[in-house]
Amino acid sequence: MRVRILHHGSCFDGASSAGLFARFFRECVAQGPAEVAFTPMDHKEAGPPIPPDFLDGDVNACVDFRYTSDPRLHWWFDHHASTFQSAADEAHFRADRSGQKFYNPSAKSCTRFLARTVAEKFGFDVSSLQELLAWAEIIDGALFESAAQAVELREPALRLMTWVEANRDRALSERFIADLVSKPLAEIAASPYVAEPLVGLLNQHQKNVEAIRRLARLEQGVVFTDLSQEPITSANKFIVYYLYPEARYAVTVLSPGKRMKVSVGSNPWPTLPRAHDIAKLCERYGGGGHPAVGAISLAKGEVDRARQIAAELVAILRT
Ligand SMILES: [Mn+2]
Repeated sequence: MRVRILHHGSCFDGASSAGLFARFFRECVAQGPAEVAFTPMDHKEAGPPIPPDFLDGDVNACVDFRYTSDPRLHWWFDHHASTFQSAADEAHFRADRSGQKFYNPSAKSCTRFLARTVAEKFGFDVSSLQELLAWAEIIDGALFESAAQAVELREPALRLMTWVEANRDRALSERFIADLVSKPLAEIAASPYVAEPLVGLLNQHQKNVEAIRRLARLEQGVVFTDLSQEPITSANKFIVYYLYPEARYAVTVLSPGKRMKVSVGSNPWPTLPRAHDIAKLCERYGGGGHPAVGAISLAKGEVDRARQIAAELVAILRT
């Protein structure tokens, strides 16, 4: 029997959920040997979230990623608020009576939601997976104990998070998924296939910290950082609060690859609580997000427009 598992790609929670589902399926569902194959998925702006030819197994599962009403989807677990692309898809899920599709938008991680669900409903033994479940919850729920923990990346789990977010090698991704549900996290972080590329990744991360230290400006509780002229395509979003613990909000202009981005966030460890809905602020400029964090995407050349929007947001957030 061939089992296809689609999972959120380049994501610690997505990889953990995929590994967990594979183990659950082998231990609690499969009658004979199961050949498992994985497909990492990316959020796209248009088109079907799951191309129909991706559902090519005898059994198809999708974890930590969007719903599809395609009848060849047999198992599904997700927690994303934006999981349904249409009201029809949501109605299709609500009417499902398979007992194999599960959704909880208040779950912090898909990993722990999946683990608890299959433990309760199918008797899957999760006792050996407690370390993984706890870290998936911290990482996907941004429940870090401090900005220092989120930026210094000392714990093995946070190094694995950094590695998986950068990895684009499918074979290594599958090895990582299998390791997550069979080895202690420290042992995986010490494996050469993770440890060697991590040296370069942590170096770049340190350069990002230095660039942000040089360019970030804090005024009236808002940190503004213009990274549009820096060779930085992505940066850990907690660096600004690590450098400026007293900040309440952060507005950053970034030039990731083929576009410009204005990202807006609020300090998860605030001295003064958040008083703005950031998703609503971003929507005014064609962006979106969550109440605590959001972003606006612009075309590559729109540096001036990005700076103008950032300046307006900084002015609003200071009040
Ligand atoms: Mn997730």
